[in-house]
Amino acid sequence: MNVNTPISGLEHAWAKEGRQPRIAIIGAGFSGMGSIIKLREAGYTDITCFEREDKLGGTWRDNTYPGLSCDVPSHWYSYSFDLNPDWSYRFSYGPEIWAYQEKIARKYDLFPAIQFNNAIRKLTYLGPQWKVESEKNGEEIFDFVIAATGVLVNPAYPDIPGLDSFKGHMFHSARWNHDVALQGKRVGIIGTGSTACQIVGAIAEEVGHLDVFQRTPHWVVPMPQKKYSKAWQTLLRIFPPLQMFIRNFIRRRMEGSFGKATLGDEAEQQKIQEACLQFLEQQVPDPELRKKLTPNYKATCKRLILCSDFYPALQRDNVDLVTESIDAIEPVGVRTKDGELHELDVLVLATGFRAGDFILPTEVIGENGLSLRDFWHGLPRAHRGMTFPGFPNFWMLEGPTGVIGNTCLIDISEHQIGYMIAAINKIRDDKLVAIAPKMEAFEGYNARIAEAIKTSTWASGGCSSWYLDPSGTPNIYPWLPDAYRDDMKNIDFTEYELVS
Ligand code: N01
Repeated sequence: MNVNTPISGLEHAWAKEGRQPRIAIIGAGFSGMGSIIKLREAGYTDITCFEREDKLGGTWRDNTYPGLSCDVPSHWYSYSFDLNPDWSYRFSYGPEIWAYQEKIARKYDLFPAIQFNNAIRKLTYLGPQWKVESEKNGEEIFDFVIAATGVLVNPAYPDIPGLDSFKGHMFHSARWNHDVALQGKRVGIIGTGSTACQIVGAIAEEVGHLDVFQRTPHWVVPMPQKKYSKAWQTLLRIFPPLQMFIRNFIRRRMEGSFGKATLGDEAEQQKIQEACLQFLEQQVPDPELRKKLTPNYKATCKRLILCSDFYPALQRDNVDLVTESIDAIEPVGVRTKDGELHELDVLVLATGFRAGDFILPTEVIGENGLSLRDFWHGLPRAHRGMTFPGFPNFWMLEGPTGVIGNTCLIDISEHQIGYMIAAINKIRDDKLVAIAPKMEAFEGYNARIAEAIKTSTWASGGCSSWYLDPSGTPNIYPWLPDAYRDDMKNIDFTEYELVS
């Protein structure tokens, strides 16, 4: 349908017209790809996936830094409907995850549905359809919009005076410049989060000198990495139920330990903190360096880091941990508050992501001309992590409070996709026109979340992290992942406005 087709009131309701709904998906990462597969399985075939880059893969396409790996074990970090017996390592490296995504895309014939290099500019609800404006196609009309735009997508650049004055090579960890050779160079890295720890371990040996600029120490446990044998892979291939058993075992272990530790289980939290302290003691004999690396907040307050080669790298002769705060960036390096100039050829910004953006800065205009930005007013919230009152027929995967800590987000997004399809099926079966959460359901849900999150270590652990919104509240689900899975399995339509 062309946008020039006049749209008025409740005309063009696909379920009443008895046609396929036109579905727009934004983003071809794990969530977007999973949406295409599951929607097709449910019988929905008119799907266009808009991808702003020239490849699929989301975060696994964007992040190509040295040492990139996933801290969720491979047999858990994959689609439940397409397990992979061939994972080479217990914790997959980035390129193997990206190759898995490519393989899935070919197997499920996803490429015809994906438009690459076609960013969405603006979404406007016309009722009951959406006007979707994309870079290449201009304006088009869709019945549903699914934002599968991810969370850790938009790089956060540090607000440090003089950042742009640096004359050497400077790039964000999620925009790694592979044209810059690091051998023998003076390299600086700002940040000591999950990303930085992996990079430091991977590059310390080859660089001439490495300065690691730490603002806050993070809690670290070892990553029990392991290469799988051919015999093991063959066994998994011959006996697929074993893969599901392993997957469930890992899930229970992770959620039972890290999950509970973040949600008020003091004994679990203490166990993890003790393990971190023990690891630090074993790895770093120098008490002064150990002190600099010991956090003064609770373990699991920030995202716990799994990394075995960070501490050894810091103790190399060519590596310095700089804990003096940064004063400014200058053309030749980083000046710290003590007046010292750390001269550098390359500066890596491992400074994280603007996790609170979600789909922004893309403009989303709902009913009565209200924008999602104004609806959020700086504090993004959603109903059940996915929908918004006043924004009918619109879904966001891994939206505000739909990010579940300490588990596999692919699994969470699969559950969200199931929930969304149940709603679309309801529209089809009851010949409805539109669906959106009721304001009182949205407010009640978020009030319960706001209360429950207070006792989590994310809120009460004494740290700052990317989980926090500008009000200092963690924008994250406050109960165990199984509770969310139950929410997603049983959609309660009384929470929704169903327009017929
Ligand atoms: O980002 P982060 P990340 N001056 O926000 C520092 C996932 N992930 O990219 O702690 C100086 O955690 C900041 O300092 P502080 C995972 O979910 C997973 O590392 O705020 N420093 C911090 O040290 C993870 O949680 C994997 O004081 C500044 C760092 O930059 C998420 O991605 C691997 C600064 C940012 O840490 C994000 O991780 C990688 C400034 N102005 C990522 N601004 C695995 O699966 C920021 N910092 C293993």
